[in-house]
Amino acid sequence: MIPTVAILGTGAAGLCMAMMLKRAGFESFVLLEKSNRLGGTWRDNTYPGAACDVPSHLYCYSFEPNADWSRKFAQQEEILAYLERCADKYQLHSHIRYQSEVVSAHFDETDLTWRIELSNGECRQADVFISGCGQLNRPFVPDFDGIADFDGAAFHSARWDHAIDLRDKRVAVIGNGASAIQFIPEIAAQVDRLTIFQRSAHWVIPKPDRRYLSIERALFRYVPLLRRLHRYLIYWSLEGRFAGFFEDSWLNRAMGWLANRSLRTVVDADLRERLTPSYTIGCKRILISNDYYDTLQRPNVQLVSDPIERIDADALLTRSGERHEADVIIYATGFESTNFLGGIEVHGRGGRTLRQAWHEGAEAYLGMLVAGFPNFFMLYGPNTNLGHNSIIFMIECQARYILQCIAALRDDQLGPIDVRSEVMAAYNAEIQAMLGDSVWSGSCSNWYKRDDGKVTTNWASYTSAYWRRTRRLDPSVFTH
Ligand code: N01
Repeated sequence: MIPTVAILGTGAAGLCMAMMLKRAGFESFVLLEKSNRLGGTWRDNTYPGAACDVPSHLYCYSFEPNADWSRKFAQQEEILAYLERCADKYQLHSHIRYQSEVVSAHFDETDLTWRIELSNGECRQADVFISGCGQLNRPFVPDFDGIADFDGAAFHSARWDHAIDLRDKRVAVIGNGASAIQFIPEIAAQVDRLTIFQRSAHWVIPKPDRRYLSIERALFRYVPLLRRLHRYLIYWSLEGRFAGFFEDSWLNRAMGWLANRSLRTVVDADLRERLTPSYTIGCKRILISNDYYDTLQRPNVQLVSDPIERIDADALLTRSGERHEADVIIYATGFESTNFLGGIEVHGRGGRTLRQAWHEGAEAYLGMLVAGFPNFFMLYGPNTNLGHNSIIFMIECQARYILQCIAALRDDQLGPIDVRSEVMAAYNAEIQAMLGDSVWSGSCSNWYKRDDGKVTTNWASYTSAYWRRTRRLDPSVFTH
């Protein structure tokens, strides 16, 4: 029997899965997309300066290289255009169901299929259900006291309101993570006053960005071996950085030295001190920028490190009693990263939900399979995020693994694919032990871990180790 497949989302992960299915000759799949356009995070994040902090030649599918990347770190429009080209080339449009928001999914133990309910009341059935919604698609806005009293415009960085003209406005930005440091330098010159509310400092290193010369692009196009070599060198130089995510490693000290050198460009001693993180580099995502510190030294920019107490009609009030008036608030406060699948209720065997299975934090076998949820897979699921390399590489490993599962179902080599609970438990105990030694488990707050300190988002090792583990199916890990 040819299994039918439903993929949730048309971001980089869902599209990768769909392209791999096509390449393997499967046609019986749909992509359920809540919006009216594909692209996932690269469709949603349209803030000024949005760009990738992973080099372009590695932030693309290995089987769909792009010789034409305009710069070392591509910007949002270029990445979105690349994803759209991929969808065109693989004729995915006829498989995509737009305006199809998944609200719940139930595994039917009688006919061994998934029933997937959409917000428009429709119900779809599929043998295999694959989530491609990833970790960073649900914007998080803290529940500040008085937040609803604010009279001005307010929006999240991942839902940028382009109708709001920021020129000559007093703009407050809350947060200073990867998104904020990309758009702050872009808007600082237009606004009247920019007030940045920093809860904790982040380490920032230089961004080795530049445009590719036309000769380089021509060489990448006409000498594919050169392009492959370029990608290979990027991959291994990033891969080597994993060793830097352990305290006291020489690489961690080297990264700290590099970040401190950037920090020394801040002239004002008080500002420099407030920008100096109090934790080991790597614990929060390392930020890359060549203009963030310069921007903070502009006369119309102020960094506030006093915690926000509350918000009123036209100002943000900090704990020391200061009032910072604002016409616009931009929440650059990140995502609900550890709340995998967000509000989607997934019911497995016996009606048990993922929420129940994950009461002590999300976990999965290889980040893809959860015991008791047969033929359900996740792309960019628990413990598959990276601090050092390209997530596209991980997604490809996962799509390849899932494709093998689907082929095994088609060939009747396996029944409904369900990982054994003891295998999943042993796997998670192993990776949690490995993560315990990493900087992410350190004293900083980061989006990699839950409030109880359990790191549920990040992979615990080199990506090459993940590739080895996912390269081939091991049928002994499944129930029979
Ligand atoms: O979000 P973040 P982001 N009161 O969670 C602050 C990816 N990404 O959207 O540091 C006050 O990093 C919070 O403060 P603190 C990338 O993986 C990729 O910037 O927790 N402040 C922090 O400063 C990245 O890591 C690209 O103390 C509060 C900020 O809000 C991930 O997305 C580009 C607060 C949140 O920072 C998320 O980045 C952009 C509160 N109650 C993003 N709550 C690429 O290039 C939170 N904050 C691929």
